[in-house]
Amino acid sequence: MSESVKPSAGDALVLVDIQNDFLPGGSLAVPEGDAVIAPANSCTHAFASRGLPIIATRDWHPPDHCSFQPQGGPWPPHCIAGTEGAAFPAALYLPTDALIVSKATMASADAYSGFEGTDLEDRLRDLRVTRLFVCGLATDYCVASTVRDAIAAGFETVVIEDAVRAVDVEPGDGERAKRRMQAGGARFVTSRDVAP
Ligand code: VGL
Ligand code: ZN
Repeated sequence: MSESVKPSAGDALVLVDIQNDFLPGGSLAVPEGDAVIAPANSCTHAFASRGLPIIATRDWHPPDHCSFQPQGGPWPPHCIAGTEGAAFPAALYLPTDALIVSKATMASADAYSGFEGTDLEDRLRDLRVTRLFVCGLATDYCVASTVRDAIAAGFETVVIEDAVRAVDVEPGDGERAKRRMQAGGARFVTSRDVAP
């Protein structure tokens, strides 16, 4: 069950990898990936109107990234830094003062979590953030890893369930990721609980 969780001081919203290549038509399209945009936008408005921090992480790979199939990795080339595929979709609402966190920017290492190899944790501590609301793509990769690291770093972590979608390379991956996040201590709510 979920209940109202009004964003307040100490909260921040994290939009995970909502980028063109992860949307239908993109090179690594997440099924229904575009369905996260509307609920994410309503949450962003709720945070922005209260002056609360909004962070957008992005996959930001070099053209020869190790996760790409031509390099022996598991994924088709995607989110190459500076390309349209790596850009945020035009329909995504991002306030001008949103914090952009780029990850997996070096050819030799992948990073699913927004905390991995970035200054995200320091930025959140500087902002006195104690609770994170997480949404975006994909549930079973970058959302799950970001949530895992957020909890490990001591942040109270809330996942906005209607604003995430899974790749589901194997059927059920998204559901299993959700159960792992819940077992780890993440709370699941809907965007209507956050931005009624
Ligand atoms: C992601 C696969 C490869 C994600 C990133 O953002 O979930 N998935 N790179
Ligand atoms: Zn990637």
